[in-house]
Amino acid sequence: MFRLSLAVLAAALFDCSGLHAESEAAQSVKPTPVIFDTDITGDCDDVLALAMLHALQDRGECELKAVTISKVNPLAAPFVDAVNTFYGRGEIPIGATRDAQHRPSLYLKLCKTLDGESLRYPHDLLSSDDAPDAVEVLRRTLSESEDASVVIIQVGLAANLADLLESKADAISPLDGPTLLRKKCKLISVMAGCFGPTLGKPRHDEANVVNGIDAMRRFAELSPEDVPVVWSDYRIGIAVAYPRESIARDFSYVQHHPVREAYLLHSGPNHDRPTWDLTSVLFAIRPDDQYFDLSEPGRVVVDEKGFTEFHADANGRDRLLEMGPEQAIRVIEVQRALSSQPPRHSSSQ
Ligand SMILES: [Ca+2]
Repeated sequence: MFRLSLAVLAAALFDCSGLHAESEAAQSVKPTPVIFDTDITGDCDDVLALAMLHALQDRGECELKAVTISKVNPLAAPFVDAVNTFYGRGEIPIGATRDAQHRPSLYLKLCKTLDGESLRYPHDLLSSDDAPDAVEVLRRTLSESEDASVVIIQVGLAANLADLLESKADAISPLDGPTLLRKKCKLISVMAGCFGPTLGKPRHDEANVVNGIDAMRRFAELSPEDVPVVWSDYRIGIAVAYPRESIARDFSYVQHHPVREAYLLHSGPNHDRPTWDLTSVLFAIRPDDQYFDLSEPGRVVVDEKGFTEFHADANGRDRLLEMGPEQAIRVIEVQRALSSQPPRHSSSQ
């Protein structure tokens, strides 16, 4: 396994001195600008991951610039708006795809819950149909950001990133999608794919791929060679399942908590849910903290049936997260602490 910091990774890709880049990274206190691209509908790890980002922003480590949604459900954008509002950030731009898997949800209805005559989780976006298109939000957010600054965290289907990569110059930016991404983005942290045996099978067709195979293939094929893409393998999230006792204990600082309620509606109180999406957040915001190692460079290939393979290539754009048992101990604890951290500025306090 390779212990490789993002600074060194970026230095290698952008052909500058690794030592220089690493020392710059160590001195930097600037919050990382983040776009969170999520299929927040089916599973509840997206909700925990969004909570983590708010906690990391409260700690000055990141700034959530936009959330884009990669599955179709009319309550997905209102729910994200309600969570953002809960954490005191109801103004964050939210975009939604119109062209991806339609997905029912066990927990999105929380955003409509009434306590008396008031919404339990206030928000002002009432339907995903009222949100701008995700590609428009991605293009605007990238074009308004400093060069080589943005980290994109993609933890659902690749619908939005694939469509961004096929976007042309428009009123928002004179740059096409790949050029805009190359200019503004420094890392894409992805939860998708399975790159080895699991569940007693030699390989596994992971949901973020198999529910949108064409999109994940387009993303893997069109993503620029000089923007690193780091993939969190299905097996990583399985190995650091969220401890159920956290749901029972850690969120009681407020009477009603959208993260706890979403988890319980999805998984119930007696299940340790895998933390697939949380791992991509943790690496994206704290790439140099040794929670994970990175594989050698290579190339991810997505086949027509939705299986993923990793081919080693010294000049490759892609790397896989790797994690040993001792690292897993730290990852479980830090993900729990961040997911359940009380908001600094909450609408509900
Ligand atoms: Ca997800």
